[in-house]
Amino acid sequence: MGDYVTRVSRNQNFANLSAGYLFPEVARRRRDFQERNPGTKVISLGVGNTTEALSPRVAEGLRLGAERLGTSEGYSGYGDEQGSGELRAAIAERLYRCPIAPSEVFVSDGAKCDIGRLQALFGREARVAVQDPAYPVYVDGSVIAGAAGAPAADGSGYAGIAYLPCAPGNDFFPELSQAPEFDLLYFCSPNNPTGACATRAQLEELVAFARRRGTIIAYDAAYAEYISDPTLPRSIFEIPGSREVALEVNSFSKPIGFTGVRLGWTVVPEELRFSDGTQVSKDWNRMMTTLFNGASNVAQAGGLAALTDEGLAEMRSSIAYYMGNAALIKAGLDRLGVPNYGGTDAPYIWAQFPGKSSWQAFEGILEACAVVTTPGSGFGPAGEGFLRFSAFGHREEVAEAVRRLEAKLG
Ligand code: PL4
Repeated sequence: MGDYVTRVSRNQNFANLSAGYLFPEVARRRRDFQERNPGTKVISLGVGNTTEALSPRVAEGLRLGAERLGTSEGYSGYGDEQGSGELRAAIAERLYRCPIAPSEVFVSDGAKCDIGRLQALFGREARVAVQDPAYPVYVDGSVIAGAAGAPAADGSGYAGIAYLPCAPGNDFFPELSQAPEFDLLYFCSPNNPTGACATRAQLEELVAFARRRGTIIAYDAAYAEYISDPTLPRSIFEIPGSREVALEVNSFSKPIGFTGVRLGWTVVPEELRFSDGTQVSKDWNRMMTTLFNGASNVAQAGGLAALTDEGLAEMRSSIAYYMGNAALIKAGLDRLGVPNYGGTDAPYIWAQFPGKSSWQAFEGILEACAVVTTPGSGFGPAGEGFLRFSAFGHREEVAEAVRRLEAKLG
């Protein structure tokens, strides 16, 4: 690299990011281990990435969608930025147990992309709160958007973010009465990384709190379809009063294996308004029509196929497969006496390793068992001392990983 530099200043928000993004760092350490141990088969229970083939109905939907594009009658170019009307109606009718109008559904290229756009929507002045620990995009994206300020010198997070600790002691639900002032709360249930799923009573408390304070809840329901307990809410909109204080991000990634295909959606209720009375959906629509050109029409054909009766039945069986993995991991950790949480209504198990930092526990398991996990501290200060185990993987590999853990850590 030469010495030449441009006159353009670096965006200070990027300089404010305290570390590399979590998942590439985990991947880097895995590569380093593999280079040092070339003959060893590494098993990943790290990143939450689907591994099983698409279901027949969804694969057929994608194939037919692609084939249609090869005919002059079936070809389509840019579509409606909000997504096809048919898909929006199917999402509203088939995935929600509460009334959602198709016009409130905005189809996208995935939940992560929508979270990034949300941060641009609310702007740098919005004071942000997160559950701690949390999916890192909420914090890192807020830093990039300029809404988080600089990292604290002691590594405990960012001055501009309110961290609401969620731990076994509070049933992974924040002490809202002690929360500082903020405008926007990212709340994820079923939760990544803790695997906790908020109860109806907890969500009622959350909505009542938001209404009292006048804050907006950005509810991430990316794992809603993994809820097995029928009494647990799958959407924040099952809670009365939520439509004035919440929007909800969701995704086809985890229920139907679209992590690579890319398809998601955000529900913005008509009743949700900014302080000047403007509907949030008006600006979200402007955002989507200006900075997004619509989800892939082929992906939308696959998503629509997933919402047929057969597609939904196949989705249930693919989720059952991953939750079978979760049960194996949980049982192994139980036999080892490792305190662990989640894994019943979410595809993540949150395990505690007292006396060790998360990265020490991560390295210890990688070196001893050749099993990749995700260090809890990467999800926030309250994640220190925990590891996240992902249930996404081939069954025989998950079983082998559990055998190795029991053999080496037992
Ligand atoms: C690794 C709570 C995984 N490179 O696929 P999307 O964009 O529709 O959904 C992303 C997403 C949104 N909300 C929550 C999530 O947990 C996820 C995916 N998280 C994980 O292991 O935590 C994949 C992470 C991926 C990433 O950075 O998202």
